[in-house]
Formats: sequence, C-alpha cells, structure tokens
Amino acid sequence: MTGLLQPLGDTTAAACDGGVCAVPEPARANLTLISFPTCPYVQRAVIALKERGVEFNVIYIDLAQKPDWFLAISPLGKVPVLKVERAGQPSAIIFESTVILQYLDETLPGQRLFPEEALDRARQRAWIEYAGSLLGDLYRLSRATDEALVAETLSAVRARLQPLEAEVAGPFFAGEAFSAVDVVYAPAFRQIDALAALRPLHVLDDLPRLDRWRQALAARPAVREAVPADFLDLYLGQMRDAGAWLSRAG
Ligand SMILES: N[C@@H](CCC(=O)N[C@@H](CS)C(=O)NCC(=O)O)C(=O)O
Repeated sequence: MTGLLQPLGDTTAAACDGGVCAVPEPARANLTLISFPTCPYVQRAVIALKERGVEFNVIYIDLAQKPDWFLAISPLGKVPVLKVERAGQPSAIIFESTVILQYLDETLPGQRLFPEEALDRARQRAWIEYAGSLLGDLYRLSRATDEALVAETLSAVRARLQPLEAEVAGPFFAGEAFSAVDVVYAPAFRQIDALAALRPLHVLDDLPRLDRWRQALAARPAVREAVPADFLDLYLGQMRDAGAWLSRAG
C-alpha cells in the first residue's frame, strides 16, 4: 500500500511504501530528548528512535531538583520531553511519551511501529494506555516498605498482567513484527527482570506467552540499548533510597 507522509521540517512529502517511509536528509529535524536514566516512559522514545536508527541528543536532568529551564518548557514537570528543531523554524516542545512515540512514528524514516489498519491501531493504543496502569502497579511494588505491602502489590501486578496473556501473538505483541505495544511494554518487563534479580517473585510463572514476549523484547537491540549500562544499579539504588522492602530482603 502506498501513501504519503509529511516529513519533519519542510513541505517535501516522504514516500511511504508498505509502512516504510523514506525522508529526504535535509528535511530531518534535530531531536533532543530530556531524560532520566531509569524512567520507563523515557525508554519509549529511546526505543522508537533506536528502532529507526535516528541520531538524537540526550540531556539527563535530576528529577529531585528540576532545573528552571526544564520547568519552563515542561508543563507537567515530567520527562520525557522532546525538543524538535527544524531549519528556519522556531523549536517545538512535545511532552507525554505516547504522543512523542506517535510523532516519531509518523515522521521518522523506516518501518512504522503503529499498524496501518485503524482497528489494529486502536487496539494497540488501548493496550498502550493499559501499560500506564501496569507501570503504576510496578512502581508501588518496587517501593513497598513491608512484606505485607509487597504481597498485596505483587498480586496487583499479576492481576494486571493476566488479561494480556491471551492478547500476545508471539514472539512480539502482534506477531513477527515489532510494534508500538512492544515499545511500551519492554520497559515494564525490564523492571520485572530487575525486581526478579532481588528475589524470585514468580511474576510470570502462569503466563507463558508473556514470559516468551519478555524474552523476545529483552533480546531486541533497541530495547537493550535504551538504558544506560548501569541501569540495574541505578534502579535498585533508587529502591534502597526509598526504603523498599525488596531491596532489603535477602
Ligand atoms: N504520562 C507521562 C508520565 C511521565 C512520568 O511520570 N515521568 C516521571 C519519571 S519516570 C517524571 O518525570 N516524574 C517527575 C514528577 O512527577 O515530578 C508520560 O507518559 O510521559
């Protein structure tokens, strides 16, 4: 199927064929991602950028002491924020990871992450929305300060994952093609792996499709490269600083 995609920065349309879009070099924008090393929402943008092989700048900020320049451009005071600079035009700021993901998908050259068919796309958006609740559950589990709270939040994580089991085609969410839902769940599975490094939590024991999906995502280069090499130390360090029971348990 052939369509036209408006590229970044000028009015030259990029040719798209079968969901693969070629953007002329001069049309590309300078992209800067405002980031935090362990943020799962930031990883969505990084994975999308790496999947498309696009160069971008990264600025890490301290979320405990947000710089004034960041507060001035980020209405919600949250990362990720994407700064888009195009020749001869004022720079633009985009916030909210799912919006950034869609913008990158619509404008970068290469294989599209969102499906072309409207119903498939809607289904992906629904499960992407759902991932926000899972990340909330995982955050509460990672920060739980006593054993009872760990048990309660662990049950919530398992219950949240259950409905996904039947939805995953394998090896990725929609089958052989890596797509937008994969981008969004990869950081959640990374957290599940990090928590499992502390003690066996058996999160995916009864969810074999999700476990295979987790492994396929962990092996994907763009997913592997989406965090700094010391991600695990940083993530577990944040848990320790917050007095998390899991970080104390032996
Ligand atoms: N809905 C936002 C969530 C982003 C978010 O919660 N980011 C966290 C870091 S992982 C943050 O910036 N927190 C700072 C704060 O809430 O003050 C998105 O999808 O981009």
